[in-house]
Amino acid sequence: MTETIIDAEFIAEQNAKVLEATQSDYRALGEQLARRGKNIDEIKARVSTFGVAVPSWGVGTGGTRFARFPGAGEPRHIFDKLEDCALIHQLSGATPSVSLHFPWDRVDDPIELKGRGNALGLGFDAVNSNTFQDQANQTHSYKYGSLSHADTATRQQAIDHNIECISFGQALGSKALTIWVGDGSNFPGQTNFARQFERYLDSAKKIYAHLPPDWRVFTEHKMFEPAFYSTVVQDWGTNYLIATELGDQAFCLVDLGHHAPNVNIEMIVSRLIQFGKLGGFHFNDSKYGDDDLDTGSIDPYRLFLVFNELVDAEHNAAPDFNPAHMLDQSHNVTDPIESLMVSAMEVQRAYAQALIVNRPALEHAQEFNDALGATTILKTAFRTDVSPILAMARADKGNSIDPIATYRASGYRVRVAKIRPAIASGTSGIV
Ligand SMILES: [Mn+2]
Repeated sequence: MTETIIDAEFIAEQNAKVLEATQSDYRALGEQLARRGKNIDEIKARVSTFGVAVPSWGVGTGGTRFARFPGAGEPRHIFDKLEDCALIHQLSGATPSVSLHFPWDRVDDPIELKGRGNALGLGFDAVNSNTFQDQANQTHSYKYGSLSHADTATRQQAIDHNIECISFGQALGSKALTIWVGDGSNFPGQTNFARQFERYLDSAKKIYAHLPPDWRVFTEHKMFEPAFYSTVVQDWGTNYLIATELGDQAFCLVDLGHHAPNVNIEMIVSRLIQFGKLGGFHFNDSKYGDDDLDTGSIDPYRLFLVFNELVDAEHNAAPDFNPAHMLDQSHNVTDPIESLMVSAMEVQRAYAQALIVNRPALEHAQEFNDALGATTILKTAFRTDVSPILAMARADKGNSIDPIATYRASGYRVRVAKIRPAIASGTSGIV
């Protein structure tokens, strides 16, 4: 039986206060959707099983290059992090798995870690390698790169780390490795673009050779930072080349924040789906660059348009379509548990909105060049408040109708603050 972080009775009591009103809203929305040819129960069923992974580093307070302002009761280690993640899932019902990051989450006994996670009702999503910073007692420095470093021994160290991550992941029951590197250059002329990329591909192929047959590898592109002139895996085109060079188990990961402002991310998603190379997502939001703001907090319409492409692919049974969904954001001024719950619900919201798009009407409008009609169909779905669907999906499963209110009423943060001493700094994780 799953160990719960908050007493299920407490959640039930909180839900009882708002259940009737939520059911009433759900019925009203159901009537509205029925007039539009949509069955609300079917949408609820699909939302109910839709999950997004929580990154282990997300439950700690994040920071910037300038400072980090710790919060109370921050997790001290991966076992504390798992408890926070379990609470997020218990209340939201939207985050059934955790994505670990090595070496931040390294433990002597991964089997024990798997057991603890599973006892808390959590699975393990993709494992993430880290060759963008140096660890204590590391032989070779990543100051000038890792998988694409000019030095053979440094490259091998980075390759070995990724292979070790696969081993950890196998012990945990993960089925994917995500690779993001900070490799690049800060000055024109500092590196030879082609030779550096050749070295990256050569290293990536050596990692790929160790991939178990039922695993996938996701490579993640990022336009800039920490390198500010050029980045080896800069854009989705480079990422697609990598996935193609590596083979059938290699896919591209799209982090929403890793693009220039105004880039049409939903079209990138469509291209990767069309050519069978969409691996998954790191959800977050941004205003200026890789801001790592909460998912859906700045541009919820873009999030919806991304999900519109995903639902379109489901609708058309696109080949090799099985994207992984993960949050990847930095919580600098909020309680990370609250941010992660809201963000997971925003992802579900975008999915639900995309499910109610009138696709036959959209295709008809596209066929007959009705630009205004087509865009109105999307806007109609986006403007629909699907909150009652999400809330009832949670209520049905014993999760919280109002996760934030229940969390605040539970006193969890105050309770853990007493047993988790404040830490001055930590792994904020801006990747
Ligand atoms: Mn990311």
